[in-house]
Amino acid sequence: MAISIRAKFKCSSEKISQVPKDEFKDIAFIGRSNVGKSSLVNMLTNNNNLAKVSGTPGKTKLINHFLINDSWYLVDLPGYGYARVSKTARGEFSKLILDYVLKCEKMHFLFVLVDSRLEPQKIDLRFIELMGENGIPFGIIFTKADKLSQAQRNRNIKNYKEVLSQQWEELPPMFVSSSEKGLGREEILGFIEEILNNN
Ligand SMILES: Nc1nc2c(ncn2[C@@H]2O[C@H](COP(=O)(O)OP(=O)(O)OP(=O)(O)O)[C@@H](O)[C@H]2O)c(=O)[nH]1
Ligand SMILES: [Mg+2]
Repeated sequence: MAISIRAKFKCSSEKISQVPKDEFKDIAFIGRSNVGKSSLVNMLTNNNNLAKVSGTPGKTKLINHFLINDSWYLVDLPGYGYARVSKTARGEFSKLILDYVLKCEKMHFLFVLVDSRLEPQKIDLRFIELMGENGIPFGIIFTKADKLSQAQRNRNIKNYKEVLSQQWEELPPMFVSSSEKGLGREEILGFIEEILNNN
């Protein structure tokens, strides 16, 4: 049965001082520009008009909070890896993204989205490494699964696990999604419910 969700747009923030100051926890979505973050937010909430989606990378520029069931926030973040995004001395991740994922106390769990069609990308591996080093709780979602066969998908995920295993003893939770087909919705929402209930 489909998990029901009530979602409403709360606010867009251009710096972390503007994020909501209530007690609700944030579950956030990050990844390279165009990987499908906003599409996934819409798929999870069954509302294709909630977050703005575009074929052109760099669509989402602010931190967008959507209040779910009056009890937690689903957060759509700007992507990284897109040339026109302003950069910090640290390199490829914008100050807005780093401030939010590393410093914002509301941020409770982060899903890092990676394109299921691609070999592990350096920038994603660097981002994942940064999360690990800073003790940020995160999981990985392999997106756009409808664009490849199940066999190819499984091969790519196995390869991803092998690459991560070279660096990490323990692998993060992993999910597969297709926003086109609604794949992964129950698993991801079920997992979110668990982490919200457990801590
Ligand atoms: N086939 C397919 N296309 C997808 C899927 N998810 C996203 N897309 C397409 O990928 C493109 C980018 O999607 P967005 O959701 O805007 O990506 P984003 O990660 O939010 O991008 P930025 O906001 O620019 O960082 C759009 O053309 C979507 O229609 C999917 O699961 N399957
Ligand atoms: Mg977006």
